[in-house]
Amino acid sequence: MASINRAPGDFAILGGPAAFHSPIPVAQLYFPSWDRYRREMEAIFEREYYTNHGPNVEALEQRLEETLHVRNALTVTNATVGLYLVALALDLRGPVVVPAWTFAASPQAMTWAGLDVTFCDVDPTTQHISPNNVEAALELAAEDEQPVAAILGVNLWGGSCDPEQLARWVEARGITLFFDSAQALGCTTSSGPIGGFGRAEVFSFHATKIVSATEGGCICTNDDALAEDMRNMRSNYGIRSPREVPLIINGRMSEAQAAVALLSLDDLEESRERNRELWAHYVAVASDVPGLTIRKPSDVLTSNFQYLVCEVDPEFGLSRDRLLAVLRAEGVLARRYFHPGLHRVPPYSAPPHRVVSSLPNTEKLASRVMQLPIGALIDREGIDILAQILRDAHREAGVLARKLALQEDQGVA
Ligand code: T4K
Repeated sequence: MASINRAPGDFAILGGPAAFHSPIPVAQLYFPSWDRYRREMEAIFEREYYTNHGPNVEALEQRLEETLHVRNALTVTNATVGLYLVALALDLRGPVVVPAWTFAASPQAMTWAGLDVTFCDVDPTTQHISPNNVEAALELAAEDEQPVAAILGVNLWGGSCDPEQLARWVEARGITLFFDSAQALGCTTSSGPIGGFGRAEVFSFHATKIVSATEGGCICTNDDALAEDMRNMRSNYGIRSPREVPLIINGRMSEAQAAVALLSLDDLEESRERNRELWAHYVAVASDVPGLTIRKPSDVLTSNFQYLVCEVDPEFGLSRDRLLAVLRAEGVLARRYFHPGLHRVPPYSAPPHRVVSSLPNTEKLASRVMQLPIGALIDREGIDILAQILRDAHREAGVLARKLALQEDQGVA
């Protein structure tokens, strides 16, 4: 249990008892009731059909098309494979501009598709790209005489880029636009649900996401010909009309994955509402902690609130990384997505990948942003305890910083 107004020695990192006995991760971790789960697995068992575009996968694709108002939804093994398939099917010739502020899978999928990546910065407040950020990458490509082929917009934290503004901007320049919307299922912008923008959008159904297939993902597109190419590339199963494609991979989703995703979709509204309430509770009890800013999902009318994103600035008194260590010792498995910026990580820190001259916003975000638990494994009471830890850590920041520096010098922390 939390002690009120901890003294420095009460913090778990300095020898006190942990506030949470079971560590709380940053993840949605959707688990349907055992009865519902068992019924779905029994049905698969009785059908004796595990994979290769079975009835669950068919039903899931149809549900996604209806829910997201998109002509084609193609389920895939995971979002990384989905992004790879889109990049290959678009037949791009030239570098792809990717924000450096994203999960490693975004550029990795481009690399698997044989494409060079040029990293650009993001807006410091929304944490998303805008034409301003992309412009610098285009100038760099012009210097190299290698025109940019595409822009991969990344929608983070249950928020979004402005997809229509980007679409207008790329149209005038003959550049392809597609989206990594791995974190954006169930979000809506003023122009409609995320899923139908650009040439294609890719969602993740990883266990940490609001709609979970345990592992999984889906590609959405309103371009029927592109969809058919990708169905052919995904596998020999689930093809509607055979086509000649550059390469085939096993990117299928299994029946068990689709069964969990269907249950998770049934509960999407409830999960979203729970996240929204938890998010509002964080704002109510923690937004007055000096030096800690809780970020709202940007540019969406409806968010899935699947991440609780905050920034720790110098006023807090402890660096973000020391605060993370304090929290982890208390059993709060807070994360620092994304650290460091991808432009600093091999193979992206060297040619042929390029980086616009400087990425000040990505650098700043990479040193300040922290995710706190939200989703099935935390409740309001847990958030109250966590807010108290944050308040105590801020109050005792001077002493904590000195003691942690000592531990770091001794190689303990
Ligand atoms: N693009 C973007 C913008 C993305 O954010 C992602 C994935 C992708 C593309 C690629 O999507 P996929 O190919 O994965 O479909 C996690 C997720 O694995 C990853 O899906 C997600 N983004 C990324 C932001 O976070 P990790 O390696 O940091 O998560 P992991 O597995 O350590 O889990 C987080 C916490 O949850 C840990 O404390 C452990 C806990 N956990 C996790 C799982 C899976 C559990 O307690 N139980 C579990 O079953 O990447």
